[in-house]
Amino acid sequence: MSDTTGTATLMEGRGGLRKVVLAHPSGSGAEVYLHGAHVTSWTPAGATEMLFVSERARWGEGRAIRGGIPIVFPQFADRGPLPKHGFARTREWEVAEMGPTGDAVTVRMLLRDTDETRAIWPHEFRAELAVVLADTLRVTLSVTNRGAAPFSFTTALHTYFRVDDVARASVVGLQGVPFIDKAEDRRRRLQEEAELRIAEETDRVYVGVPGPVQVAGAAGGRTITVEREGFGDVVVWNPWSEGARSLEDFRDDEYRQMLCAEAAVVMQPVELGVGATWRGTTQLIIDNG
Ligand code: TA6
Repeated sequence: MSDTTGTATLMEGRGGLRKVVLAHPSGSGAEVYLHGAHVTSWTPAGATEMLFVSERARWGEGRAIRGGIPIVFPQFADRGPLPKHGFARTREWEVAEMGPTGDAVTVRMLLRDTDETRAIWPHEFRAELAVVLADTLRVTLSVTNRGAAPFSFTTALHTYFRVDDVARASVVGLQGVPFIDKAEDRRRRLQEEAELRIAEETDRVYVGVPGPVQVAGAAGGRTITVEREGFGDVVVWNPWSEGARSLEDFRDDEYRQMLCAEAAVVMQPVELGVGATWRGTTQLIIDNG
């Protein structure tokens, strides 16, 4: 069966960082850096690259790669005292396992607490990211409390989709869902339209999204369905022109080529008892073309 289930190869990537390249016999591929357990590429069979990574992304220790799927943990954005979006995206993860699994090809990466993480977040934990590539891309984050007291966290898989032109892209599946508008003084509103179109800076946390969302107008005119388990919220972000100019690792006009639709837990932090494990999954599914 192994010759039909693909390969996982550890190799040097950009900036001298190590990455695992997944290749599935269907023709799909993905890349995951150990730095941040960061998925930087997903090319479904017969399709183009579906994840956006900035031409100005920095590939080095201590900072997050701009694009792909940064892991937000244990703090979403600036909702607490930690560095923005926590520390998981700027740490080196270790490969626990890689290779064919059933009819997919998988890499599992681990992050554990260190003196450095405990100095800013005093908890013992074990985080695992499993990236499972077949016809779809399935990404599961698991967090286990290995300490002697409960802790809480917020989290997201901050997925940057590549779009042909953000002005012609939309997010579907949010109608009737309340959202916090970070671009407008954190006002709470209700999504009225069936399609969320992007025509200005957009930074919204949709709270308790009942089903999957679709990103229409993704690269090559495709539609991606974003399924979620465990991640109750969905964050939609595009910095638009002014915001883009304030990001040093992002070209001024690249806001046209990306749209973040993130599986997230923001408004109601995960409370994790001693010895307990939380699991959240997102599955990206491409239309039939
Ligand atoms: O998820 C949306 C967000 O929190 C935005 O407010 C925006 O700042 C974005 O994340 C990117 O954050 P970063 O720290 O990667 O520049």
